[in-house]
Amino acid sequence: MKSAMIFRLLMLAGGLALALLPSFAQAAPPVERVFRIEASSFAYKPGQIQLNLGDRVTLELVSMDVVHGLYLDGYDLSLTADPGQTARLTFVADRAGSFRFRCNVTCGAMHPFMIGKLTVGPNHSFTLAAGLTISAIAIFLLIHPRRASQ
Ligand SMILES: [Cu+2]
Repeated sequence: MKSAMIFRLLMLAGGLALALLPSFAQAAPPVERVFRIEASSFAYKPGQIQLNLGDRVTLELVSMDVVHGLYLDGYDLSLTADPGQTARLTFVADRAGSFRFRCNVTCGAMHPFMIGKLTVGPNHSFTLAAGLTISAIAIFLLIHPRRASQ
């Protein structure tokens, strides 16, 4: 009985630590980053970009075939690359979250599906969710010790 109680308390502490740890972790210092994105009908390569808040980012859009564009939601930035050319844009990632970027030049049949994703800031949502779930289970077991031990 006593060891079961200790186990539950440990589970609660562990769950809370997991949930709260990322917010105490030091954020990565801002850096200068260059991303080369190859645009071809009808996809971006890479289709996902991950960066940290405060990073100074240069996007290089390279068109591999026809004219392609890139419009970044949330930041309201756009680029257009002519065939075989590279278009550049530099900005500071001062807004955290996930933002879609999409082609804003009608380039063919599948043009509306030419979409990528830019994520700003480290993703802590998974550890937060896992930690809170473990904590919730531990709290439930602490409140209802009899039901749990039957
Ligand atoms: Cu397009």
